[in-house]
Amino acid sequence: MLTRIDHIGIACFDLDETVEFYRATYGFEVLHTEANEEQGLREAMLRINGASDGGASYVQLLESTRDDSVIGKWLAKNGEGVHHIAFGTEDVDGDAEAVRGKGVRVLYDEPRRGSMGSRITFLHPKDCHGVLTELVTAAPQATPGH
Ligand code: V0V
Ligand code: CO
Repeated sequence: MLTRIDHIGIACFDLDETVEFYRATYGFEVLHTEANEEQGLREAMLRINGASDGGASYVQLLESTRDDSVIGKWLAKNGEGVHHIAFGTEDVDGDAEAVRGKGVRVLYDEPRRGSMGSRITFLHPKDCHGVLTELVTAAPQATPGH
């Protein structure tokens, strides 16, 4: 069951500059940064709030580290902006299968590694009314309050 908005993924040209904008404008601080070699990106997670189910909501800022990455190609075509939304679930495997059974294309056969040790998969934007949609199960130790 999808229980919350885990994050909104925003593609940017310069991660450090964009992090500074979010800090200076809203006071959001970086909880975590990492490079994801498989996805060809560097990212910063800004934690916006905790949630009663033990999860949290983030803004995920994404910078491309190679021209042929998903984010690199998207930035070249669209410029900066909202790239995807991610719904949180305790069972990404089960929810991905359920969605697949409804005829929506799930992009990965098995969930892959996401931010902070999470497990993630994506639904094709053309099957989701133009929204690239991610499903994410947080790593147990990444859950705030645990
Ligand atoms: C492409 N399209 C989009 C879109 N990207 N529509 C809405 N939102 C997006 N982000 C549309 C595009 O306008 C085209 O429509 C059509 O889909 C095909 O696009 P394309 O430019 O040819 O791109 P593709 O097909 O090469 O790639 C699109 C897909 C790709 C969705 C397959 O973005 C993908 O594999 N995404 C999953 C991985 C990912 O997003 N990684 C980065 C975040 P028209 O022009 O034909 O009408 S990684 C992450 O979030 C992590 C690690 C985390 O959260 O922990
Ligand atoms: Co994401």
